[in-house]
Amino acid sequence: MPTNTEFELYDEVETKYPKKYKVFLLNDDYTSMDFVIDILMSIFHKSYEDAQKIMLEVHENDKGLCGVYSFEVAETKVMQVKRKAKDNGFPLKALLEEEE
Ligand code: TYC
Repeated sequence: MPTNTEFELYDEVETKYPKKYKVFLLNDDYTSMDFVIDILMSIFHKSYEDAQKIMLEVHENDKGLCGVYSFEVAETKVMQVKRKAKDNGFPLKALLEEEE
């Protein structure tokens, strides 16, 4: 029969939280503000008001958080941004970071 300390150890080992990933948009001088708002609404499902706020945050501070997702979803969002930006001739970039 395990002691209490052993139970506590088992709990620590077995409780695994899936990692989450933050997706950011990066600023540049060429992508239009309207296009960034469109990206935020279509790919990140933001309202027009939230999209406008995030776009301005990126424009002013060079980087802005668009959402937090599982790795697969985050990676897909980054790829969708890259594809849509390329198709429209904009250099817009997105990146993901593991959440601490
Ligand atoms: N800086 C761009 C401009 O002045 C707008 C912009 C905002 C570009 C956010 C990229 O992720 C971005 N047209």
